[in-house]
Amino acid sequence: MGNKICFHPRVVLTEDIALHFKSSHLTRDVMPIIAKWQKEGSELCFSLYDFEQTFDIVNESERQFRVFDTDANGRVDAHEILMVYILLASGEMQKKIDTVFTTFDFAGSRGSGGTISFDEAMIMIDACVKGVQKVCNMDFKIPDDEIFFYCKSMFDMHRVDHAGRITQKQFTEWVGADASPRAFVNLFHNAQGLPDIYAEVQKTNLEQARVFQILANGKLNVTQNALMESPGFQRVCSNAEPDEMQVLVGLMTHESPDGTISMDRYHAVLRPWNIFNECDLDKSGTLDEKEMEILLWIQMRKRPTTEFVKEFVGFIDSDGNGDINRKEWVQAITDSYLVKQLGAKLGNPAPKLEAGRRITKTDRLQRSSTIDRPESGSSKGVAAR
Ligand SMILES: [Ca+2]
Ligand SMILES: [Ca+2]
Ligand SMILES: [Ca+2]
Repeated sequence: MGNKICFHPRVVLTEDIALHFKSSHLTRDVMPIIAKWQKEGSELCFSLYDFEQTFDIVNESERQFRVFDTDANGRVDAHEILMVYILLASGEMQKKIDTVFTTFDFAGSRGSGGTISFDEAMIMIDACVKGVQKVCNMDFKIPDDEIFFYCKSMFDMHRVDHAGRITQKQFTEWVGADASPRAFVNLFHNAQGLPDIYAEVQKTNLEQARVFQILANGKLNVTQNALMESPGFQRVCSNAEPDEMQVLVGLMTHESPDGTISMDRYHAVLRPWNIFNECDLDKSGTLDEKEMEILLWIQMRKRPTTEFVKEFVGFIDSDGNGDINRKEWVQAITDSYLVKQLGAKLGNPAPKLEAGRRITKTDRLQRSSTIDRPESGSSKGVAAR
C-alpha cells in the first residue's frame, strides 16, 4: 500500500488556488478561518459566494472554484478545501495533524477526549486525498479503494476493532509512524510552487556566473580546458556525466571563432540545463511528459496543452524512447533550427519542413536562445515533421 506516495519525491503546485494556500500560514490564516466556519455551523458545502468569502478569493474565483467543483453542480465540499488548505499552508507539522482531526466536527470527536469511528476516519482521509488531488499537479492518483486500506492500517496498528474508536493521539501516532500517511503529509507540506522552481534556477545561474568569473580572471572568455578541468564547474553542473559535460562544453564552443567560450554562450547553454534539472522531479536524469509539462510551463509562462506536451516530446526525443534526457534537451534547445520550429509550434506561422531535410551545422547554434518568448498561441497548426 502507498508505494506511489512513498516513492514520489516532490509535488509542484501550478494552480493559483494551490499557490494561494501555500502562501498562507496555518495559525495566522487557516485556523481563524476554520474557527469562524465552525462557529457559523460547519456548513458541509460551499457555494461560489461562500468560497469567495471564506477564502478571500478575489481573482478568477469561478475558475478556482471549478478546481474543486469537479461534478459542476455549483457546490463544493468544505472539508476537501479545508484539508488541502491545512496541508499546503506553512506551519508546524504536528499542528497540521491536530488541525486535520479537530476540523471535523463529528458528534464524538469534539474536545480533548474526542474519538472517531472507522467511517469517520474514512471521511477524514478521503477529504485529504480528494482535496490535494483536485488542487495539486500530481502524476499519480490514489484510488478510492485504497482509502479503506489506509483506514484499516490505522485501526490495525492500534489493535482497535473496526467497530471501535480511535483517539486523536492514536491518529497522530499513525500519521507519524506509518510510512504512507507520513509520506503523504510530507509531500504536500514540502510541495513547491512554480515560483520556487524559478528561484532555484536563478540560484544555480548565479553560482555558475561566479565560477565563470573566477575562471575568466578578468578576461571576457574562458577556454574549453579550463572549464573541463574546473572542480567548481563540475560542482555547479548538477552531477553531469562525462559525456554530458562534453556535450555542454561542445555546445558552448560551437562556431566560436577562437574556440573560447563567452559568458553569454556559457549561460545560454546552462540555462536550459538548469531548468531541466529542476523539472526532473524524481532526479531520474530524464523528463517524462508530466515533468516536461512543468518545464514547458516555465518556458512558455502558461500551461501547455496535453497535446502540445506530447507533440513537443515527440519532436525532441531523438532516440524515440519516449523520455527526454538531458543531452536531447540541451541540444534541441540550443539548436536554432529547432528553436524556429518551436516558435512555429507555439503560435507563429509554421515554416514547412522540406522533405528529407537534415539539420545542418549552420542551422545549429546560431542563436543562443531559449523558447522563452511566445506568450500567446496554441499547439494548433503544428507543421508536420
Ligand atoms: Ca460539486
Ligand atoms: Ca524524471
Ligand atoms: Ca529520448
